[in-house]
Amino acid sequence: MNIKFLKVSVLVALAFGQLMVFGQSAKKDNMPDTLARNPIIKNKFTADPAAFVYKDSVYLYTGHDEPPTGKDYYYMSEWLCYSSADMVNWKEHPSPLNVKAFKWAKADAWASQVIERNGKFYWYVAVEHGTVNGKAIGVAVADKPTGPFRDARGSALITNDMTKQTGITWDDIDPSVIIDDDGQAYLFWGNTACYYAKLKPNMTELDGPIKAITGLPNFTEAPWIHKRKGWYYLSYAYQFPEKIAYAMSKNINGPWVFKGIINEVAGNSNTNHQSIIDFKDKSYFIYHNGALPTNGGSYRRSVCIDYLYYNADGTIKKIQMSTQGIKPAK
Ligand code: FUB
Repeated sequence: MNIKFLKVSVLVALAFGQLMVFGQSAKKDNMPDTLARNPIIKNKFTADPAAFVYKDSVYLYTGHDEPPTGKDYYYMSEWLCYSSADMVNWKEHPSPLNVKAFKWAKADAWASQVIERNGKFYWYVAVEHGTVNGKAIGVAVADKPTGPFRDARGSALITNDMTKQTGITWDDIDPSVIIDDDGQAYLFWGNTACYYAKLKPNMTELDGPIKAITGLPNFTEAPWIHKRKGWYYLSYAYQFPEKIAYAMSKNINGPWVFKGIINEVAGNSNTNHQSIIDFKDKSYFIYHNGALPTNGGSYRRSVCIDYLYYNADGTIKKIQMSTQGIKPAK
């Protein structure tokens, strides 16, 4: 056989083989971008999502993980804000709140939640207090969901010395807020112990005693309170590394009945931190994982969204975490 012909034949065969391999891998792995929507924000590390629906849009508030290279802890000093009309295409707004807005606080823009009342937007946040040892909860207010937000009180709403259920200094974190159908607002929060209290109509003062909730096995943190079809749902981070579990009640004051785990440990992150909303006839589970290439992890987290489905009796089906994420809401 002619050596030159042999060489050419081998090269052609190799090239053809490569083409076949690329062809197959294109079919199997190269899903269109639209089918790999999680994490939803890819240019920043985002954590502790809290979403709410206002008019025809969803507003999503997150913490911002910014640890220096080589450091593994929660380096967080500002919160971020995104909005979307379909929950797939997100617009980032300038950061509307920084821990510096709270003169009495010294660090740690941890988990938060925003709610609207009478055209004002109240943002409950966990931070490290400057003078009362431990974490604290503050509240900021704005005229628009995108801010700018300002400290609504000039002092913390909750400080570590107001809660005695645990001996730790970080039990006053992860606020979640709800306004019930009768207009009464409640704040839930906690780590290790789960607390709740009524809020006055001005949304910036407590309206009664702080109570500790029982019947939440392996409660770690991240309570999220929501109501649907006459049921109250209290979901929360369970154990550590965290899964998400939930309890249900017909009364916001309990008793709460534990219903089980709805989300497993979220890829590559110790924490999971859920937000649950309905939008345009579907229900959504918003959480974070540590899956963003190449250095995502427990302190470099990323917000994801998957569908949440209820059973006919109101219980919640287990969440199917996915990289595909959701389709645009219509
Ligand atoms: O982001 C700081 C803390 O990690 C939050 O407050 C917790 O819920 C956990 O996600």
